[in-house]
This record gives sequence, C-alpha cells and structure tokens, in this order.
Amino acid sequence: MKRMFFGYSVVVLLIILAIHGSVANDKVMSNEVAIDNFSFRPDKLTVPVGATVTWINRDDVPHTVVSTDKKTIVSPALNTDEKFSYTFTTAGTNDYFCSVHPHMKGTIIVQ
Ligand SMILES: [Cu+2]
Repeated sequence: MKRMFFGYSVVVLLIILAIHGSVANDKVMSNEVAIDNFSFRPDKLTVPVGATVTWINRDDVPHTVVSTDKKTIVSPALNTDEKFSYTFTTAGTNDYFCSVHPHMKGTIIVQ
C-alpha cells in the first residue's frame, strides 16, 4: 500500500513538472533572429500576432533587416552585436532581406 502511494506521488509529480515545463517554455519563447555568417538564423520564424522580433548581428560586418516591400521593416545598418526590433501587429508572411547583401533572406510568419 505504501509502495503504491509512493508510485502515485511520483506520477503526480511528473505531471506537475510536465505542465510547469511547458508553461515555462512558452514564457521563454524567444523571438530572436541571429545574423550570423551572412545568414538569418532561423531564416524562417513563426510568431503570434503582436510579437516583437529582435534581430541581433553576430557578424563582424554590418547588416540590415529590410522587408521586400522596402517600407514595412527598414532597419538601420546594424554593427556587430547591435539589435533591431520590430513588432508584428497583423497576421501574414513577411519576407525580408539584408539590403547590403541581398542574397541574405528571411521570413517571419505571423499568425
Ligand atoms: Cu548583410
């Protein structure tokens, strides 16, 4: 009987940890895109409406973040370790690139 109770407690504890873990993961959900080695990482990121995405330049050359319409998102040139943030208020697919190196492309999907 004692052993069974112990087993039950372990199961409850595991469930509590599982729930707590998933909540914690949601809270630390990072909307960060690193610019590294001439690429956006991740190059595709899905975020909820209202999310702020922050790009950080980990390269030793300047990069920019510019949406393909060249109006919605236009960052200044980001030097090493500089950040740029943009808040997405409407759902949709946002393609962007680096205006200094147009082959660098990324997508933020807002849903
Ligand atoms: Cu660049």
